[in-house]
Amino acid sequence: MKVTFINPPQIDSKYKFMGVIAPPLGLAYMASVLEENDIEVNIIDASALEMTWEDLEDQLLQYEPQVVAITALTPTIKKALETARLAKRTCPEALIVMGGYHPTFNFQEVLKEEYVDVVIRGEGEYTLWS
Ligand code: B12
Repeated sequence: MKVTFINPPQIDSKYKFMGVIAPPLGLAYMASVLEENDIEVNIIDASALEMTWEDLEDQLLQYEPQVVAITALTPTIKKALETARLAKRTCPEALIVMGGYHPTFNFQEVLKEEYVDVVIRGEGEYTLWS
């Protein structure tokens, strides 16, 4: 089983403006729990890497994950949903999972999107693994 975690591209966000490129610790925590249980993972921090949609698509085509796990805050939800749509188109067999602050509180709205299969609310480490 291969899982790809994605911090969506945020080309126009304050993330860059603030001058801070902080690794997405939540994604790293979840990846470490899966790795400890022999699940292959990679993390794409598309924001820090200033990736375009084409770059992201290339990475997904190359890695061929069975699960794509996308994080979202309220200010990043639009890009996160675009990421989910791209992931579903690029890897149609993959399960598209969303989590983080925005999907946790607005799960009903997020689940209306046909390209989002699952929302995990709250801390994702053990829910994702089980
Ligand atoms: C530290 C922090 C930052 C750091 C991030 C450091 C880092 N390395 O990740 C910095 C300073 C960079 C930052 C920036 C911003 N932040 Co901030 N930040 C916080 C803070 C204080 C803690 C977040 C944290 O580290 N939590 C611990 C980690 C381990 O948890 P996590 O990343 O959330 O992930 C866990 C769960 O959410 C879940 N999860 C997350 N993603 C996913 C994905 C899947 C698929 C699954 C299954 C689960 C899952 O599982 C993870 C593991 O348990 C919170 C407030 C708070 N006290 O919670 C605000 C907070 C998250 N930030 C917020 C905001 C708005 C921002 C900015 C947009 C600010 C801005 N205007 O630029 C930027 C966005 C940056 C970006 N693109 O991600 C808001 C979000 C509100 C909302 N409704 O979405 C919060 C809640 C503050 C607030 N009260 O307003 N932030």
